[in-house]
Amino acid sequence: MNNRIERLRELCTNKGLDGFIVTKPENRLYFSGFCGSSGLLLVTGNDAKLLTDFRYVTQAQSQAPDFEIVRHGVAILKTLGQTASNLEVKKLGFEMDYVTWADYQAMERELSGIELIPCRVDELRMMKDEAEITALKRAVFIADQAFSHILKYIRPGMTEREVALELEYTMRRLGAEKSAFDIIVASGVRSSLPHGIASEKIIANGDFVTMDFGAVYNGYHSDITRTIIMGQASDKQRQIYEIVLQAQLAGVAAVQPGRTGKQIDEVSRSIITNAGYGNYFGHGLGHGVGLNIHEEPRLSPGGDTMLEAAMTVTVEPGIYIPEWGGVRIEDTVVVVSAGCEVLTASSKQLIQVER
Ligand SMILES: [Mn+2]
Repeated sequence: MNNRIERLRELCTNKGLDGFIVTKPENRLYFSGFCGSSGLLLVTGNDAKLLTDFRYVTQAQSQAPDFEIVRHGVAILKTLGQTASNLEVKKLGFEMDYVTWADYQAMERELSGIELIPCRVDELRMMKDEAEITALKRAVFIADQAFSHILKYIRPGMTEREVALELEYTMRRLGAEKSAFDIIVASGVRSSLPHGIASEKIIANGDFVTMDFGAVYNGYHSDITRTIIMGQASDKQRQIYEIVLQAQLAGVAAVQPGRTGKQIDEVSRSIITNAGYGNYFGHGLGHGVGLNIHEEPRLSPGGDTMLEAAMTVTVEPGIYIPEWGGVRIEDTVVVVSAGCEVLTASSKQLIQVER
């Protein structure tokens, strides 16, 4: 039986539960190995069952050898109710961040006599094992390669969407399953939008171009942001870039086990605040990354999770000045005993692309 199931059982024991209903796709994949789009896990002290439908039975049998595969009919929750009542459980945890109100009502109906306890299991995914870090490194490598390629490809006159398409195409050619999220290419004034999804805007000389993208490899997401200059940087562009770079380097240097996300955020944020741009850095410093693009722990003013070795997080400060432009620089790092290992290899020096 795999170690992940044992850790889920331990969580159940600690919370006084007889078992857990896992419904979030990333958690289903994490505990079972099954990557299909539909199904749920019912894990109790002695049993591990994966309920899925006709389309996925064969796939589930091969991907989730530690689970007994139960094929459900029209209503998965009805089958869940029957399965749970055969196991004689009294108290089951469910994923409070994922189950909808409608599903909860259906669960109450189908699992009558069983107490349903709202819980979270995502925290069990914070520390990555060797296989996960290997997959993550591959996802980071693919994104780095795509960035090198785009530096040769991008030129004034292209739209942001053309650049995003080329990034995505390159990552998939290099073995990515898909893009980690809708690619951000935000140029000129649009670079002041922290989440400026690529638009039809034409990239012009003198523009900052912020590119935020990542690859998915074996389910693991990478996340990189680089801001480049199309042509020659102005003095103000250099100055803003340098502040963000110093904040990013300090943030990376601050990542180490035993510190909270809030403490690391503060190290980086104080550099931007002291330079007079604190009001222009309105998001957290970074986030955990793995099977989800955004997961625990958070590096932000509210991040109270203490970092531990083998957690993987991003470090991504930015300055966004409305009507002018903005800069963000982001790496993906792994926490190690002595601090952190930066996985992202792309240069962080200001790159001026002159064509
Ligand atoms: Mn990010």
